[in-house]
Amino acid sequence: MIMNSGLKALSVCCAAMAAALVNAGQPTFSLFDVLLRDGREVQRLLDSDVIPMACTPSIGTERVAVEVGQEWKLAKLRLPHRFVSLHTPDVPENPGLNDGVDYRNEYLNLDTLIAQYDQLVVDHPTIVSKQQIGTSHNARPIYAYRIYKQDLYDVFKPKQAIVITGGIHAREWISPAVTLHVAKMTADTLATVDNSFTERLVDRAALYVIPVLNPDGYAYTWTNNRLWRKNRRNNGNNIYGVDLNRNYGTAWGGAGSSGSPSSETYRGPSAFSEPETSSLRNFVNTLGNKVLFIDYHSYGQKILYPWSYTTDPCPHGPYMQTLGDAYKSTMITSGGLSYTVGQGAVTLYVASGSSKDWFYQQFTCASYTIELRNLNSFELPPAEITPTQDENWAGFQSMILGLNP
Ligand code: 0X9
Ligand code: ZN
Repeated sequence: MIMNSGLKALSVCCAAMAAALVNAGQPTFSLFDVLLRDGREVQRLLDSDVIPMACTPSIGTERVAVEVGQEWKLAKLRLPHRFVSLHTPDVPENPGLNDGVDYRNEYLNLDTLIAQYDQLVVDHPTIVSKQQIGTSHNARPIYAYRIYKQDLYDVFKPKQAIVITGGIHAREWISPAVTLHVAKMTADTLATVDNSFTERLVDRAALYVIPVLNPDGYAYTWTNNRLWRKNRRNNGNNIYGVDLNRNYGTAWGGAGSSGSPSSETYRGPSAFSEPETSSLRNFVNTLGNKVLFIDYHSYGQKILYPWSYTTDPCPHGPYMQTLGDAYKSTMITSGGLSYTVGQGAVTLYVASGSSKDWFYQQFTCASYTIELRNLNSFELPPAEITPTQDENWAGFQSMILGLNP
């Protein structure tokens, strides 16, 4: 086992002080390479509060992060490890609420992001409306925005519901950024353009967007810890957070989730124990005929459909594969990158209690987790925001057009 020398500890401390001046409130992380020799060691890492930098830790050497000064958390796991470097995440200054906000090229903090949606309501009062669907652990409102254009025949033909969620995992900043672009483009297009996409929406569907399902976690990544994933439930003993994407009611408690409160994939004390997930459940239960659900995440460039909790196929796998392929091929023809389409448990890993499994099981409708770009990091550089938004807006429209009538 390789431990830090005293000299290294001193430089760690100086670097941390310098970082604090630039990035007030944000910790510097020590990065280590850890050797995982078997499945039990992988599990030991996954049940701990040491942060794997990869989406899919597996047997072999894995890069992990621990806050400077908390290296004991890694030592406690008794896994062979080697110090690699210090890492100070780049967290920008909070932009002002509206003036000069450039959501195509910079990440937005919670208030600024919500202000962009509120502006959408002001810009398109007959198309966009806002509703609070719940309140987080730390008393932050959780909002949904409905985007739809009224049609003379609505009375006879109730709208289908399309639901998209962003920001369930706090550090995956590209998720709310893409969700905002899809919402804005849908509203602007509905207001000004007459094409097959708007016809399909006007005629049959309403889009419901939940910009940030985990507002406490998202805010926390801006002020305290850029690499935070979970919500901010107080689990006691100074341990915080439930992984909201392990807290849904389908196969809750199964493989690919953890019962350990310190784990990054802690499933919570019971299914829907969290105000964030139960708010979403209660809200979508009030909507009519659900036809599509997309939960945006990062990273890995993958379009995943159920099941996640088992590698067994689900009955509508072929339909969701076809729709996913439409999303993917339009991304490519629009000049974007190629994402892999497949069943979650097969293409990524087994995960129980996830949003897309619950949505599919409850409503038998097309349901996806989309893992956005990549560069093997949750800290996707701002230069990647515009191309990621563009390719997903293109993919999203083609998926809408491919939906069953
Ligand atoms: O683990 C998750 O919740 C998602 N990946 S992430 O890196 N964004 O945390 C994936 C969940 C989707 N499904 C499957 N793993 N099958
Ligand atoms: Zn995620």
